[in-house]
This record gives sequence, C-alpha cells and structure tokens, in this order.
Amino acid sequence: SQKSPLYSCDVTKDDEIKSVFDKVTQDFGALHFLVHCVAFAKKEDISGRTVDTSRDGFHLAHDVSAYSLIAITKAAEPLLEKEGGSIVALTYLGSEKVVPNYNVMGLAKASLESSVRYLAADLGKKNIRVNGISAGPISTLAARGISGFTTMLENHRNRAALGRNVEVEEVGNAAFFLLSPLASGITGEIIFVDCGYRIMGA
Ligand code: 0WE
Repeated sequence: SQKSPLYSCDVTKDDEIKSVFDKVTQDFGALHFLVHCVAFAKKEDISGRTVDTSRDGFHLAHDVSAYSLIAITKAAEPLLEKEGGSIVALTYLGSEKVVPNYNVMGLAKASLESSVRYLAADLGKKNIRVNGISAGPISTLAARGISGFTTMLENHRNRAALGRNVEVEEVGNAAFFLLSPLASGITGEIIFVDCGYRIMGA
C-alpha cells in the first residue's frame, strides 16, 4: 500500500541503491531507521574449507554482505540526518569464532561488524546511531538450504544458557529497541540475541 511501499534493490548495483533512496525521498522526505539484513555467499564457499575460497567468491560475499552496509548508509545519510536516525545490521557469531562451513561469510560478517563501529564514529555527530544484532541460528527459508542446519539448531539449543533456540520475534524486539529512543545512548555495539550461547565455555 501507499503507507508501506516495497522497493526492490540489488545492493551490488549503485544505481539501484540510488533509485531506492530517491523514491524514499519522494514518498516520505525523511527516514528514522534502516535495517540491513542481506547476505550472500556462493554455496561452494559456505561448505568445505575456507582455504579453498576463490577470489571471486570472497569478493561476492563481501560485496553483498559487508560493502552494502556502507553503500546504503551513505545513500540514506541525507534522509537520516534530518531528524536523527538509527541503523541496525544483522550479524552472526561466525564473525569472531570458527563455525564449521560458515567460512567466507564469517570473514564478511567480521568486516560488517567493524563497519558498524567505523560508521557509528562517522555518523554520531549527525545523531545517527549504528548497531549490530548477532542472532543465534534461526530456521529461515535460506537457512534450510544449508546442510547440517538441523544439527546446528539442536547443538545451539543444548548449549545455550536459556536451553532453547532464538525466535524470530526476539530478534525483531531487539531491533525495535535499538531503533527506538530507548537505545539513544547506544552506538557502535553488537548485541547478542542468542539465548546465552556465546557466554558458555563448553
Ligand atoms: O548468515 C547466515 C547465512 C546467510 C547466507 C545463506 C545462504 C544460503 C543460500 C549466505 N549465503 C547463502 N548462499 C546460498 O546459496 N546465517 C547466519 C545462517 C547460517 O548460515 C550458515 C550457518 C548459519 C548459522 C552456513 C554454515 C554454517 C552455519
């Protein structure tokens, strides 16, 4: 509908990013928040050995999953600075710990998380906050295509302090918090919504 329009955007294309934010400018004139939840690596690069990652596969994963945050942040900056804004990016523990098969996506998420900090420093004086949410594994459509994902969910549940897996709504709630004025003093942070998985030593 007019109130919640959808605009498609291939984040590897600068002209498509520009076109989306031109349309948002026309339709709304200002923007208060932006959620980055896009990632991609070739199937052969999220299985087997990281040492076998091709230059091309490394580039694609980093372009779609990490550079895109910088590109959309830059495009949205004029809209976000009008009334202050908040940006949230979704990330995963594989950025800092070795998770079997996550491979080049872990490298890309490390870059994304570092980008969250550098962008937060750039945009803080414009009252634009930038944070990340590191969610535990969730059985989404994309995740079901990953071999061994069901076993991962089971391991996660067994190790997590809360003894269960993360629900989509819990990630949404954390995003809502970070995007809202309740989080007005928080920027450059990665918040874990993982049912206490990462804190466990074994
Ligand atoms: O970031 C992710 C996965 C994102 C993703 C998913 C796909 C599936 C289809 C990136 N690229 C692709 N490429 C495709 O062709 N997660 C946090 C979910 C995830 O993916 C894994 C995980 C977890 C957790 C892959 C291996 C091991 C663990």
